[in-house]
Amino acid sequence: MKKYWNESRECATLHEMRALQSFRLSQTVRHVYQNVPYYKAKMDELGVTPDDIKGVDDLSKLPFMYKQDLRDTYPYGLFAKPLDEVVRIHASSGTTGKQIVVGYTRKDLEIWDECAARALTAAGGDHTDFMHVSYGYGLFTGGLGVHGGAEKIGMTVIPVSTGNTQRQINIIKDFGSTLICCTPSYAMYIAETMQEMGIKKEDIKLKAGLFGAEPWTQEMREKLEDMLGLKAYDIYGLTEIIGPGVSFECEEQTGMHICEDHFIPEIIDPDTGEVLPEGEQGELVFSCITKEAFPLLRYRTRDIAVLSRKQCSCGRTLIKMLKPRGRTDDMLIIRGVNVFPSQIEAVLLSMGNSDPFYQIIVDRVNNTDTLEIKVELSDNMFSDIIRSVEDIENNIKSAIESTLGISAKITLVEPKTLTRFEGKAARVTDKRKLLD
Ligand code: DLL
Repeated sequence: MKKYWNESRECATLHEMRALQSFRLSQTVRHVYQNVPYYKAKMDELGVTPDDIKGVDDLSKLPFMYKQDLRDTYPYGLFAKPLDEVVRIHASSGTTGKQIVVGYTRKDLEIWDECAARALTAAGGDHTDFMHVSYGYGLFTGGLGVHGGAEKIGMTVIPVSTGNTQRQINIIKDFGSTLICCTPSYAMYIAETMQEMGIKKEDIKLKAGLFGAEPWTQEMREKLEDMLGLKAYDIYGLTEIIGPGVSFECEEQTGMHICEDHFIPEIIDPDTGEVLPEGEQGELVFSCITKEAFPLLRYRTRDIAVLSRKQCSCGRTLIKMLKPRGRTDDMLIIRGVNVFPSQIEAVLLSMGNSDPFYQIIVDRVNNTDTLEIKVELSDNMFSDIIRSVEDIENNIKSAIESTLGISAKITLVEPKTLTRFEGKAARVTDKRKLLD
């Protein structure tokens, strides 16, 4: 079994990597400057020319790109190649605003397949695997992204897409799927449905799952590994950069290696734009240095992360990003306290007997923010006749208060009453936004 998909890149020395990045960056800046009038205008405004960008150290001279830039140039205004060279379009609607559109040349798709193949190899996959893809296929990058990587490796791909969970489970069992790719929320739903169908983890052959497209916690990882009998790996990406495979976990599971020979990461202070040193938390910014059709430079992802060059036991030298806690725009400010929904999930799951089915409702009543967390009773809790509902609610309430420093109303609801998600979970309702 191959340990690395592309050893010379994944295990390059820092010196080699920086030389490669510098060369590719200066070429890409020239390509974008010459072919994207919108970007040229942005650079001209700052008085920066392609000659000023000789290497990685000059990166911070370039202007930032924001989601708004993609919206302002909708649909093709940022494409750096003629449309007849574009062989694929993907798009993301996001939760708010106009959708954004990205394009890939044939070479861009090869780069994507390469990155996804690295991720699948790092999760222990090879050409003998049966890979069950339950990410959505379509304009969303999840399905086709991991699909391309799996085919490149020569796996047997089962392109199920989302939906019809019982049928998915029968396929996993009957076709002998060994790897699965889907959102962690959908993996949880599959695990729960499997139990309902009376199928045990010993009845299936899954050995690893590549779960991503949304933040998830270490506690959720343990739950999924236990319920599905597999090793759960994180995989990260975003439509604007390439889709799944921008970064991926290895067996050490302490962060995701970024394919930095294709995407240079930076961490910045989201308020000032200042580049922060390695190890500090801030907003993740990516520059694409090999793509042809849609090479965004210094793109502000709004994801909050930390970069680390600490030596990894897997042997890869690719820089790591620690699990993103969420996006700046997902962060809830409740009575002045910053809370990521993933922190609430961590508290709920750390209590041991709850499943990760919950809903967060934020509102403003009499000018004060309120937080309500609906928690679905697990079968464990339901059968715990010794403790009253009130006891359980109080326990959760004090755990949330002591960990996050805010009070919350906890409402327990009956098993299997909260919505299940086949793609990205939508667990937060912020009613204040509707009021604004
Ligand atoms: O979610 C691409 C993807 C598909 C990644 C399948 C992994 C697996 P978008 O729909 O554009 O693309 O959403 C991108 O999702 O900026 C993060 O906020 C979030 N995200 C993606 N992966 C992770 C992850 C795809 N592993 C946005 N952990 C990103 C936390 C993630 N957040």
